[in-house]
Amino acid sequence: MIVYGSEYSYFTGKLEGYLRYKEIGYERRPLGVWMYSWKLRRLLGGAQLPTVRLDDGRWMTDTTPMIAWLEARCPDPPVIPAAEPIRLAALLVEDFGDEWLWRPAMHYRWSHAADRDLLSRRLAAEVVRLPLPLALRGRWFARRQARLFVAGDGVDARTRPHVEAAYTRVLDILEPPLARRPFLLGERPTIADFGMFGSMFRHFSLDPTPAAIMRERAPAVHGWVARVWAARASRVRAAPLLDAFPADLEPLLAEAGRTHLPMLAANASAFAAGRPVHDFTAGGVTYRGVPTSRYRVWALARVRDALLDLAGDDRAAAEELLGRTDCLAPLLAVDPPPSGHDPEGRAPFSRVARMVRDG
Ligand SMILES: N[C@@H](CCC(=O)N[C@@H](CS)C(=O)NCC(=O)O)C(=O)O
Repeated sequence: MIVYGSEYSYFTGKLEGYLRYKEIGYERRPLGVWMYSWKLRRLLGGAQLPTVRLDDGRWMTDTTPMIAWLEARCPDPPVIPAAEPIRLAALLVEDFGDEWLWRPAMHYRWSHAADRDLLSRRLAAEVVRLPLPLALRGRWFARRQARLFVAGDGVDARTRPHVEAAYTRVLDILEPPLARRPFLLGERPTIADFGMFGSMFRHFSLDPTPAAIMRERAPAVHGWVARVWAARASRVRAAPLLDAFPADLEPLLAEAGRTHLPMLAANASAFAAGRPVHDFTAGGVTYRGVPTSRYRVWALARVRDALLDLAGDDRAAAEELLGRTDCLAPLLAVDPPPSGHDPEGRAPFSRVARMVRDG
């Protein structure tokens, strides 16, 4: 397969970590301007990184359904735990990593001068291959990213301390479990690791400002980033996973219950009401003018259905874990309206519904 993406992209990194672990061969190619602005929009109705072309010519989009689809074909060893409620909790951690840590990752890269200058040049050189001076392409790229993903995503002087603390709180939560064991749920990586890996690998451990914070504050998280990247299924196939969701990771679920799930609930209400932008409050801080996302309605329904499809003891155990970690009420707060994304259940072979603002 060909993975069209970028060496500096959050979701390209998430997918590459998974593919390398599963020892699934791929070639990464830069998703350049022509493909982004024209070819993928014509083929898939939109463009995002990564987009994958399989050898048979089919195109895949969105890392979450891509990994689920690949798991069905390459199940050994599985990255989605079989037992409940650890499976449900792992899917929730994946979504938290995908959607909630995106904002601090964008803020650190595009609001801090050292990070912005370095990454704008690197990204411009990789994906904006136009016959213009690199400095000019870099400046254009940095301005676009800050407009769409920082100012355009509710980050301002008032919310900035909360956005930065979203990163440092997660470092503080992950440090003790990752000092104790190699991966979040045991001796080999799962979807919980790959979900947290996108932000941690291609942003927080790479961009100068958050990387310095990680090295000082959370050396075990720093070590885990390299461990996920180096993990190979053939070497850890028989390694055990924990049989229950560990108590030392419950604070991560509680963090999702305070922040990520209220964000998804507010997004779903705004989508139902047809509001293109909305405000939401997380951890006592109100973010204003956040774009309403069809993809996030779909993502909320996916995690919610993973709970509602359970019955008997599994359902009771899942409700107990989510209740204890303050996730149950925000997960069930809003009955998500039909998102209209992928109504035929074709994902990852669906059309693109971008998680974030288009520009
Ligand atoms: N839900 C998607 C999200 C993909 C995504 O948003 N990727 C970012 C880059 S890491 C993107 O495409 N940004 C497009 C842009 O900057 O316009 C996934 O899981 O792959």
